[in-house]
Amino acid sequence: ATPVRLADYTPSAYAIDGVRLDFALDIAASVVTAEIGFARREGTAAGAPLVLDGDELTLASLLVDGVEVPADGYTAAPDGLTLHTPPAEPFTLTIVTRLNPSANTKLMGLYRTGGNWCTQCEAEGFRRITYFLDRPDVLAVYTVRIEAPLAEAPVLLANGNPVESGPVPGTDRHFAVWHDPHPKPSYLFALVAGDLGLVEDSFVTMSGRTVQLGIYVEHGNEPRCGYAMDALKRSMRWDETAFGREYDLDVFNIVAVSDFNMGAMENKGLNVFNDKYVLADQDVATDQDYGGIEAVIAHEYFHNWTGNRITCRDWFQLCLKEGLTVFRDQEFTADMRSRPVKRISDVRLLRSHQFPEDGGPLAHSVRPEVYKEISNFYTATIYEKGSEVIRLLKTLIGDDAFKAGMDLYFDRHDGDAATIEDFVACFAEASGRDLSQFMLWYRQAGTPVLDIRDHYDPVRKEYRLTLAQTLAPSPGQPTKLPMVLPVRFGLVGPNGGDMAITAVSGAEVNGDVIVLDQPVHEIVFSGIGERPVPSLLRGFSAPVRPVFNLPMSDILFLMRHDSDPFNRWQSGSTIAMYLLTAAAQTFAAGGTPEIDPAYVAALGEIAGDEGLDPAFRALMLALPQENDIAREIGDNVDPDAVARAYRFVRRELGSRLAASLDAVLGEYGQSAPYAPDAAGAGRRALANAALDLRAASGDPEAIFAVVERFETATNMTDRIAALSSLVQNGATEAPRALAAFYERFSKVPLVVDKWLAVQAAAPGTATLDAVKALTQHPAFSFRNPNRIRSLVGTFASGNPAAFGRADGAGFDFVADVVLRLDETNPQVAARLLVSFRSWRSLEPGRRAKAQAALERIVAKPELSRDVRDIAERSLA
Ligand code: BAL
Ligand code: ZN
Repeated sequence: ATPVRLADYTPSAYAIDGVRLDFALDIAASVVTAEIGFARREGTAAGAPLVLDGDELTLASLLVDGVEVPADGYTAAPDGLTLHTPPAEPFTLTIVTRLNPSANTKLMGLYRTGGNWCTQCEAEGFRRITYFLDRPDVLAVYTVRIEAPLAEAPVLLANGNPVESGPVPGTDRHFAVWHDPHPKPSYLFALVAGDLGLVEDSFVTMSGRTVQLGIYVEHGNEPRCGYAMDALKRSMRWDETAFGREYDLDVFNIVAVSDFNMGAMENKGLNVFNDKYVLADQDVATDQDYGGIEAVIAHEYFHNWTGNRITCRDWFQLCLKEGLTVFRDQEFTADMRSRPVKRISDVRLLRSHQFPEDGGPLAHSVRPEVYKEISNFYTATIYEKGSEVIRLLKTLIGDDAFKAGMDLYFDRHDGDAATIEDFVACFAEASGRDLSQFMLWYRQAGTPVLDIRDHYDPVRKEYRLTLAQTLAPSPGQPTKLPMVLPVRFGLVGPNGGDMAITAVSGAEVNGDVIVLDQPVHEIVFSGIGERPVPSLLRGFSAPVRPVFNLPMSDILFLMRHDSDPFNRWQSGSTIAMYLLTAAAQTFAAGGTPEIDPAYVAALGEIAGDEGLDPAFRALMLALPQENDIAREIGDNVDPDAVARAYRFVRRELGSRLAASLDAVLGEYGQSAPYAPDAAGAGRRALANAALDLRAASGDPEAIFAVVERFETATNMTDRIAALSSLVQNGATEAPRALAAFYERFSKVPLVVDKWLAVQAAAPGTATLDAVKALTQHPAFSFRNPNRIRSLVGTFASGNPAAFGRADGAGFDFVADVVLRLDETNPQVAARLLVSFRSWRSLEPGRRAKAQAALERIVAKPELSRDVRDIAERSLA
């Protein structure tokens, strides 16, 4: 495939001033009639060819201003249509295409799911419906008429407001017309038709307009929509109060479907969701699921302003809408729940998903400059690092200037297809700060390393911090420039409180933020009477990898005393990581590792500290995962040694902390009436973490307690935590519990996903055979993205020792699945293939096996662009 380059951007030769779409829906033979008004843009020569995008399309007819175009007047192929000599004046092109939604297994364009019709158009799905200028900078007003059999599709939905509906006389069909007055790019088009249940509500906006809210689901699922509806109303109110943004249509509809490549999609006025992010009740959904629903409902809703009203000029600017909208949904959750707990959870996600991307062959900048397949850029770098960069900007310029910059952005660019430069210019103007160095965060890939050293001079009463940043080369970027890096900090005195700072030199310091903009800074604090312990990067003020060249006693001190909850957690995590990597290396060398008793004592104190939020205590007890440990080790990784270290440290903690953990269980171990709020979720998280760690010790009584919790649980959070604990800790009761779980929930696909995932994450080399066998299970389907991600995705991305088996069988299995899936759904296949991204950090034997699996994929001639792109970049 030819690479697409940011540097080659040019506006389209023609603009579109209106679109009328008529869908005659049929299961296998739908007909789409598109009437599209085109006008030459300034600078386009009269008669210049009109080149439209297409993908696997079949043209039925083509008319210009109502007159059929002669055969030599155009060229049509499945992947594009060219009108050789369009009229010089504005004209209407009528394009009729025929589609087979049932044969559309890629789940892009118009397809069938759960007996209904549904669309997905981002990024380039609209071109699978009709020939179009399918690019985000071509905005138009759409009117859509849908016609379908009444019995099969009593519900007919599209973007915007409903205009009219009724029967089609003399037939068993009916129709509906929708009009969206807001000009939008084609990727935001949506249509849904089918026999769906409806949950209704309404919302009164800040200016007093009433908006009808609807959530459409498969019949029977209506009782599971309450939390999603509540989250939607809270999101709408929050966007008014936090960002001054009001909703702008008469209706807002959400549809939950069971076959969906993404999590959800922000189509204007008609969000389409993977049902995983809508459906919940305490029997089938965990606290984590509820949190996911709240965040994704909010995320899609917030796109109405950051994405829809202000969209992207081109797909290189994807982070303009995604990074910003993730930032907004993170802030929403922080306001709804606990801010520190949300921050810690987000940083854990960033480290587990984005850092490995940034450090491997698929590294790309937050605003990439070249792509072969845009679907492969819906990544943690665009989303999560994109959000971090905005958070960093806010820290750099301060809350007031950030707010002024956001207001300016909304005022200035409403209705635009904008760029990152447009966005950043608003903050430069609002703050008066030169943000040219800040722009490097959008241009340079990779995670900066921040090396931290200190020195105290008691005679001069001077405390010196040496902070040095480095950024390793990444694909296409051999050399890097220093970044602007805000370090929120405190100097913690012996009493655990922050010292007063009176005089400091060596860098710009704004309140509690040091601004680094050089490779090395020597920062000198004067008038410091005793050696402080530095607490740096509070709240994770920049997405860097800190290297603390500080005594372990300092880190332990921060774990116990830092006033910043994030850095308390960070300190605990730093020590845990040190113990885990040391244990892995000791095991690899044939030795017996040890655990620092001071860390164990501090962890026990925190677990039992009733002054701390239970959710925070649960996070303190959660160790870095095997993939995190491997990433920290960096090269020559032996996944078996890592898994052994992980299990060793958990076993040791489980037995040495028995008294503290039992005390926690005494306080929180009994099921309370369920409510999916942050407080209840925190208590359950703490109890389940304590119980799991106790079980990790191998103590039969603890295992028995887990079995009991599994059997008596009154909610899915506790039940699945217990099931996972039995499987992870190799309990003999695990097979029986798995069977009982399946029997109970076999009719609920989203719960079957949990059952598949628990088994795919099981330790041991036998897991591969179990996963292979599960691909034959009646509950599994290679056509459903959620099933694939739960089983094969969990195996490949969440079970490094099984995926990375020394014999290479795990790699071979995943490669086989990728090749098989590529024939039906290349997007899902490519996403699965990303699990190979850290292959070069493995020890030589496994590295060679992973390479061979990747080479086998690349060698297949007829690969999708999606899979070829990931495979080739992985090997480059
Ligand atoms: N725009 C794709 C789905 C999402 O990020 O909301
Ligand atoms: Zn988004």
